[in-house]
Amino acid sequence: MSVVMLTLFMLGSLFFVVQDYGLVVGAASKFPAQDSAPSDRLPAYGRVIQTGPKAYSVHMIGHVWAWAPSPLHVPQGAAVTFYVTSADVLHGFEIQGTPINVTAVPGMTGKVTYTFRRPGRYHIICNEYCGLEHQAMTGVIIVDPEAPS
Ligand SMILES: [Cu+2]
Repeated sequence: MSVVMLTLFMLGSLFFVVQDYGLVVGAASKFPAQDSAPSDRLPAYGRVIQTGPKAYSVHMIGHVWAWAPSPLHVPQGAAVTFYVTSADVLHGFEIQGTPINVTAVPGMTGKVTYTFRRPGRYHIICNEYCGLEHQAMTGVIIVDPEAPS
């Protein structure tokens, strides 16, 4: 009897894991098709998305020990919204020369918007100790100069 109960418990637990993480079992899937519009469920990590005339967004993910995407390009004068999360442990998303400082928490998404008024290279660092190679956890944002009009 207890073996049956244990088996049922394990199957039930597996069901909730599958539900929570959206794992695909068989043909059933609650994920949208790959060519559908981006959603919060499936953030477009790895690219800068234009969301308005001078507005952009990018999903940043920290993991031991790098920021992705990097390097990334944005135009001068653009308001860039960063959605920041972590794949593993706590990291600190800081862009030097700006007031941006967001803790990257696994399973949560922080949001911050900043307008890059000056062109140049902005360095991303991790300001939350995250392990052996913490000091090497860097990235680069390149703000491309506005074309003269
Ligand atoms: Cu770190």
